[in-house]
Amino acid sequence: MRDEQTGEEIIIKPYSAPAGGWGSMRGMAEVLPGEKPGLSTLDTLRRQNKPEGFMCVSCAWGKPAHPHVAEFCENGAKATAWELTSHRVTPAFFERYTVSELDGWMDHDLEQAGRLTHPMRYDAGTDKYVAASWAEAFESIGAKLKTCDPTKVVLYSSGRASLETSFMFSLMARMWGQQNLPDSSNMCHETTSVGLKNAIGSPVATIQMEDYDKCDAIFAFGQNVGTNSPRMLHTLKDCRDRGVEIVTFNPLRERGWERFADPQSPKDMLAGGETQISTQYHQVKAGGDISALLGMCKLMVEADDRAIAEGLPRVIDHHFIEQHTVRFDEFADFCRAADWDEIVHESGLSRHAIEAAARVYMKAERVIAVYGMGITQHRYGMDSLYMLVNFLLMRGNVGREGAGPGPVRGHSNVQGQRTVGITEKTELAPVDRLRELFQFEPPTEKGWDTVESCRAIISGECQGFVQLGGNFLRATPEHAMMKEAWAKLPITVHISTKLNKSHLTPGQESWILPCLGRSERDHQATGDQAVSMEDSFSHIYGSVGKVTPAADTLLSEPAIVAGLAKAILPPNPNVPWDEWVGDYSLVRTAIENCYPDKFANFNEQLFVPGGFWKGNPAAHREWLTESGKAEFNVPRALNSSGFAEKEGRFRLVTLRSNDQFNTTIYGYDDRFRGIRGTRMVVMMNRGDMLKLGLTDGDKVALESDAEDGVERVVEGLRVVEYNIPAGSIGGYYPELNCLIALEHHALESHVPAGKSVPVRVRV
Ligand SMILES: Nc1nc2c(c(=O)[nH]1)N[C@H]1C(S)=C(S)[C@@H](COP(=O)(O)OP(=O)(O)OC[C@H]3O[C@@H](n4cnc5c(=O)[nH]c(N)nc54)[C@H](O)[C@@H]3O)O[C@H]1N2
Ligand SMILES: Nc1nc2c(c(=O)[nH]1)N[C@H]1C(S)=C(S)[C@@H](COP(=O)(O)OP(=O)(O)OC[C@H]3O[C@@H](n4cnc5c(=O)[nH]c(N)nc54)[C@H](O)[C@@H]3O)O[C@H]1N2
Ligand SMILES: [Mo]
Repeated sequence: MRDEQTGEEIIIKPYSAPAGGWGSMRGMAEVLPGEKPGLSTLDTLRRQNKPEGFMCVSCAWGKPAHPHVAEFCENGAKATAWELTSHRVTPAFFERYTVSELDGWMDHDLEQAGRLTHPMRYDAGTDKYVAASWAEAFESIGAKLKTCDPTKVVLYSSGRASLETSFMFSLMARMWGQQNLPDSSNMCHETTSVGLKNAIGSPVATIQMEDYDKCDAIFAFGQNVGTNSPRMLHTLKDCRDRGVEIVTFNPLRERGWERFADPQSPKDMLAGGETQISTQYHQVKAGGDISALLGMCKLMVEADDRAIAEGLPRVIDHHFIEQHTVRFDEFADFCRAADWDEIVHESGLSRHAIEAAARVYMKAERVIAVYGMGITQHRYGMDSLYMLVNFLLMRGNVGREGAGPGPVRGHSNVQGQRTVGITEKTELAPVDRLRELFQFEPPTEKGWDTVESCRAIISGECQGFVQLGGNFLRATPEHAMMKEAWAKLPITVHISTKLNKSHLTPGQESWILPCLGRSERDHQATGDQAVSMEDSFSHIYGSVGKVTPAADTLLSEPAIVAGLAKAILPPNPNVPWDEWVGDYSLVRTAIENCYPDKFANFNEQLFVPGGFWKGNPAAHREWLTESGKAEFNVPRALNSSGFAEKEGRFRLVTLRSNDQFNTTIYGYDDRFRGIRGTRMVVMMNRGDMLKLGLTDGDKVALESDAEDGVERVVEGLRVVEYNIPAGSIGGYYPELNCLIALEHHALESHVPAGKSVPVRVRV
């Protein structure tokens, strides 16, 4: 059986090997040769994630102070090879194909065509992109943007651009009088940024890498370590070697949370050794975490009530709760009143399973709670997150060594972008410092986040879209409406390394501005430059690219941002864009001046092994919340999906394969899940298939079952029988983004709720 679109043979066969191991070598071996990498790729891999080296463009997992010989994973290697490909998308390429033709290509084929080399302008007459000079590009974009109302233009960032570039980009926006600065984070961990801030006063993880050396249990929710942060597997293996219990909650049995063979261990590689990662694995239904956590909290409250009655040692950390938290009594009453039948139904877990998990928690002294998109991308994602915090607070597992919430962030600098001003929220911008340092009046009107930007694009209010990396049109929900409206945007500008779908629905005026990748040498007036980023542990590192750039026509991201800034803003002697481009250390000095607490001695500390820590008040129990304490919160729903169950309705979980980085598709092999050759699948429980009369390989369509009545359909999906709870089905993002209603998002954080989308299966 072949996939009609990819032409690849479809092989559905359970994969029995552990994560890592020889499989990861084969995974690299399949993607790397296609990119024809040179020796420079190998040299870059050798320097990857090492002090004074180059920081991987893949995930945001920490870079240890004492790295392994090879401190990269299968997917990090793919990301590097993808950037350092020897293929090029030159003006001659664009002469060969019309934009409409290219728009019919698969995501994989577009990016695999190679690195963009020249600034390109869309010509509607020929329906082609044509080359232009950088001077023409800046002049034309500047002239057009100056005709727009700045408060109606979106300046989007995908979380890869450096701290230096991101700072300049956000400064440009504010000097222009706006802060429509959505970030990929708005589709990702914004639930963390809003929820953790409300609950413990810190929007980020309170733990650092070394806390994993001190914890004695890990609870993991909705994150796919084997694919999305594979280097973390080494940390988990070390934990397991110390006897740490790992309890995982996930609708799917993700291989990384099951078993790992360390590719750096001769014993594992040659003698077939492996480590069992999770000591318990609980297949919650989609959105079931609130109830799974509630069940565990209920057991603890009741055990504690009994301990008090019987004069035994307390189960909860009541000293911590009294001194450091508010609203515990209300939460405890809620737990006492909770009904087991509901908990079991809404979580999809048996009471017995929840009891087993709770026992591990009650026995452990220090617990880390790891989580990802399975928590944040739900309508009631905030309530899931609050439950996770409640769970940790009950035994004082926040703000001490070896314990705390550990969100695993996505893009390599997504957290850092927020730190240096990429935010639509005035209260998160250093308004006074900006005014004082750069002598302008920063805007105070809240800007648009991702969902608000999409609304403005669909309604026609948006007048222009500039994207600093990323693939906004492909990554966002409500794809059909977005695509139609996108074409009407007066101007679209893309700062990109590779061709993607967003480029191929040009606005009335459209530009592609090609930039250097992080692995490439960035030579400026004062010499070769370094850039910096912040990882999931709030550690900040310098990164130095050494490879000869893909083309000598490329500009660096800071240079492009400066070019745009000069084209749209009147000169301001306090913001020397050209000098900054000549010497990025001056940008770091400006960052330090804006954020003196977080970036003290920024330039001096740039290459500290393991990065320097920007600090976190909640990590030492200073709670910057409204109440001045850590806050318990009673959840508003028992399941985070945000819609009722009904006959024929499924909860669709949109997933990443092991062969993709977001909308970048490296290949068609989702090795761990045993799905090869196609991405057009629906993973379905056997019982659900029987009910619908389906067998493996049957073709179905998915239809939106949102209550807004809008028709959204994806056809031509193959059914794959899969170990997933009844009522939940899985499929791949971004192919299924057409099915997500724009208004189906996490309530407060506005993260599109891609982990529980209401759909029907049309046979
Ligand atoms: N190689 C690679 N690395 C990446 C990325 C990539 O695409 N490829 N993307 C990067 C980015 S931007 C991000 S944000 C991260 C994303 O990394 P993850 O946070 O791992 O995100 P997903 O791949 O979307 O997978 C979410 C996991 O949650 C589970 N899940 C779904 N619904 C629920 C639920 O209701 N409850 C629970 N408990 N689990 C659920 C899914 O089965 C899946 O295992 O990875 C980053 N790293
Ligand atoms: N249904 C569903 N939708 C989702 C998700 C989901 O789980 N389910 N996940 C969401 C999440 S967590 C995220 S983070 C978003 C991702 O959304 P984005 O961050 O917007 O998308 P990416 O696919 O990471 O962007 C890929 C493009 O970035 C450009 N690029 C790569 N490297 C560089 C560089 O160094 N510089 C510049 N300037 N450009 C570069 C390339 O042109 C490439 O085509 O998608 C979200 N959408
Ligand atoms: Mo993300």
